[in-house]
Amino acid sequence: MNSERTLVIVKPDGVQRRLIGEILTRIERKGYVISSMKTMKIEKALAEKHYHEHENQPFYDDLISYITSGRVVVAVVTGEGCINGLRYLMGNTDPIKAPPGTIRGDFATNVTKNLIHGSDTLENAEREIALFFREEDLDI
Ligand code: DAT
Ligand code: MG
Repeated sequence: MNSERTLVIVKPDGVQRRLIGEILTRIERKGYVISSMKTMKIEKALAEKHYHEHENQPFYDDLISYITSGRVVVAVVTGEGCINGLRYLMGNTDPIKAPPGTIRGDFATNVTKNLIHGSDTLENAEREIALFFREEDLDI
Protein backbone atom coordinates (compact mmCIF):
# COMPACT_ATOMS: atom_id res chain seq x y z
CA MET A 1 0.00 0.00 0.00
CA ASN A 2 1.38 3.40 -0.97
CA SER A 3 1.96 6.08 1.61
CA GLU A 4 -0.51 8.94 1.37
CA ARG A 5 -0.48 12.47 2.64
CA THR A 6 -3.32 14.54 4.04
CA LEU A 7 -3.87 18.01 5.48
CA VAL A 8 -4.76 18.35 9.14
CA ILE A 9 -5.88 21.55 10.84
CA VAL A 10 -6.24 21.83 14.61
CA LYS A 11 -9.01 24.43 14.59
CA PRO A 12 -9.07 27.58 16.78
CA ASP A 13 -10.87 26.00 19.73
CA GLY A 14 -8.36 23.14 19.75
CA VAL A 15 -5.55 25.65 20.13
CA GLN A 16 -7.42 27.77 22.69
CA ARG A 17 -8.34 24.70 24.75
CA ARG A 18 -4.69 23.51 24.78
CA LEU A 19 -5.57 20.34 22.89
CA ILE A 20 -2.80 20.54 20.26
CA GLY A 21 -0.68 17.96 22.07
CA GLU A 22 -3.59 15.60 22.73
CA ILE A 23 -4.69 15.66 19.09
CA LEU A 24 -1.21 15.31 17.59
CA THR A 25 -0.39 12.53 20.07
CA ARG A 26 -3.34 10.52 18.81
CA ILE A 27 -2.23 11.00 15.21
CA GLU A 28 1.32 9.89 16.02
CA ARG A 29 0.21 7.00 18.22
CA LYS A 30 -1.81 5.65 15.30
CA GLY A 31 1.43 5.47 13.35
CA TYR A 32 1.20 8.48 11.08
CA VAL A 33 4.02 10.96 10.63
CA ILE A 34 3.66 14.71 11.09
CA SER A 35 5.93 15.65 8.23
CA SER A 36 5.41 19.44 8.11
CA MET A 37 3.69 21.73 10.58
CA LYS A 38 3.12 25.40 11.40
CA THR A 39 0.83 27.65 13.40
CA MET A 40 -0.94 30.54 11.70
CA LYS A 41 -4.06 32.65 11.62
CA ILE A 42 -5.99 31.82 8.44
CA GLU A 43 -7.04 34.87 6.43
CA LYS A 44 -10.56 35.07 5.03
CA ALA A 45 -9.51 34.64 1.39
CA LEU A 46 -7.58 31.45 2.20
CA ALA A 47 -10.46 30.09 4.31
CA GLU A 48 -12.82 30.68 1.40
CA LYS A 49 -10.56 28.76 -0.97
CA HIS A 50 -10.12 25.93 1.50
CA TYR A 51 -13.88 25.56 2.10
CA HIS A 52 -15.10 26.59 -1.39
CA GLU A 53 -17.14 23.37 -1.80
CA HIS A 54 -19.39 24.54 1.07
CA GLU A 55 -20.00 28.08 -0.20
CA ASN A 56 -23.72 27.52 -0.78
CA GLN A 57 -24.34 25.84 2.58
CA PRO A 58 -26.33 27.67 5.27
CA PHE A 59 -23.47 27.16 7.75
CA TYR A 60 -20.82 28.67 5.41
CA ASP A 61 -20.57 32.14 7.00
CA ASP A 62 -20.27 30.66 10.50
CA LEU A 63 -17.66 28.24 9.24
CA ILE A 64 -15.51 30.99 7.70
CA SER A 65 -15.76 33.29 10.70
CA TYR A 66 -14.91 30.41 13.05
CA ILE A 67 -11.87 29.10 11.14
CA THR A 68 -10.47 32.66 10.88
CA SER A 69 -11.20 33.50 14.54
CA GLY A 70 -7.88 32.46 16.06
CA ARG A 71 -4.61 30.65 15.55
CA VAL A 72 -4.63 27.16 14.13
CA VAL A 73 -2.07 24.42 13.62
CA VAL A 74 -1.73 23.23 10.03
CA ALA A 75 0.11 19.98 9.33
CA VAL A 76 0.86 17.60 6.52
CA VAL A 77 0.41 14.08 7.86
CA THR A 78 1.74 11.07 5.98
CA GLY A 79 1.28 7.34 6.28
CA GLU A 80 -0.38 4.29 4.78
CA GLY A 81 -4.07 4.98 4.21
CA CYS A 82 -3.85 8.16 6.29
CA ILE A 83 -6.64 10.06 4.48
CA ASN A 84 -9.41 7.70 5.55
CA GLY A 85 -7.54 6.65 8.68
CA LEU A 86 -7.49 10.19 9.96
CA ARG A 87 -11.19 10.57 9.24
CA TYR A 88 -11.76 7.59 11.57
CA LEU A 89 -9.59 9.13 14.28
CA MET A 90 -11.55 12.42 13.94
CA GLY A 91 -15.03 10.92 14.13
CA ASN A 92 -18.27 12.19 12.57
CA THR A 93 -18.46 15.88 11.57
CA ASP A 94 -21.19 16.33 14.23
CA PRO A 95 -19.50 15.52 17.56
CA ILE A 96 -22.82 14.27 18.97
CA LYS A 97 -22.63 11.44 16.41
CA ALA A 98 -18.91 10.82 16.92
CA PRO A 99 -18.29 7.85 19.22
CA PRO A 100 -16.09 7.97 22.32
CA GLY A 101 -12.54 7.14 21.35
CA THR A 102 -12.57 9.59 18.46
CA ILE A 103 -11.16 13.11 18.76
CA ARG A 104 -14.51 14.80 18.18
CA GLY A 105 -16.36 12.19 20.26
CA ASP A 106 -14.06 12.67 23.23
CA PHE A 107 -13.53 16.44 23.18
CA ALA A 108 -16.28 18.27 21.26
CA THR A 109 -20.02 18.94 21.51
CA ASN A 110 -20.61 21.47 18.75
CA VAL A 111 -20.64 20.88 14.98
CA THR A 112 -18.95 24.20 14.23
CA LYS A 113 -16.34 23.90 16.98
CA ASN A 114 -15.41 20.36 16.05
CA LEU A 115 -11.68 20.76 16.74
CA ILE A 116 -10.06 19.25 13.69
CA HIS A 117 -10.04 19.25 9.91
CA GLY A 118 -8.78 16.33 7.83
CA SER A 119 -8.95 16.10 4.03
CA ASP A 120 -11.66 13.74 2.78
CA THR A 121 -10.26 12.60 -0.58
CA LEU A 122 -6.92 12.29 -2.34
CA GLU A 123 -7.87 15.18 -4.63
CA ASN A 124 -8.85 17.44 -1.76
CA ALA A 125 -5.72 16.45 0.20
CA GLU A 126 -3.47 17.58 -2.64
CA ARG A 127 -5.54 20.72 -3.28
CA GLU A 128 -5.52 21.70 0.41
CA ILE A 129 -1.82 20.94 0.96
CA ALA A 130 -1.01 23.24 -1.98
CA LEU A 131 -3.06 26.04 -0.38
CA PHE A 132 -1.05 25.94 2.85
CA PHE A 133 2.46 24.75 1.94
CA ARG A 134 4.98 25.24 -0.84
CA GLU A 135 5.96 21.93 -2.38
CA GLU A 136 9.67 22.66 -1.96
CA ASP A 137 9.17 23.01 1.79
CA LEU A 138 7.60 19.54 1.98
CA ASP A 139 10.35 17.73 0.12
CA ILE A 140 12.56 16.88 3.08
P1 DAT B 1 -15.68 17.58 7.90
O1 DAT B 1 -15.00 18.69 8.67
O2 DAT B 1 -16.01 16.41 8.79
O3 DAT B 1 -14.93 17.18 6.66
P2 DAT B 1 -17.53 18.91 6.11
O4 DAT B 1 -16.43 18.99 5.13
O5 DAT B 1 -18.84 18.32 5.65
O6 DAT B 1 -17.11 18.13 7.44
O7 DAT B 1 -17.86 20.38 6.67
C1 DAT B 1 -16.82 21.27 6.93
C2 DAT B 1 -17.09 21.96 8.24
O8 DAT B 1 -18.30 22.72 8.13
C3 DAT B 1 -17.33 21.03 9.44
O9 DAT B 1 -16.12 20.60 10.03
C4 DAT B 1 -18.15 21.89 10.33
C5 DAT B 1 -19.02 22.69 9.36
N1 DAT B 1 -20.31 22.02 9.16
C6 DAT B 1 -20.56 20.95 8.40
N2 DAT B 1 -21.86 20.60 8.45
C7 DAT B 1 -22.44 21.50 9.27
C8 DAT B 1 -23.77 21.70 9.74
N3 DAT B 1 -24.78 20.89 9.38
N4 DAT B 1 -24.01 22.72 10.60
C9 DAT B 1 -23.00 23.54 10.98
N5 DAT B 1 -21.73 23.41 10.57
C10 DAT B 1 -21.46 22.41 9.73
MG1 MG C 1 -14.57 18.17 4.89
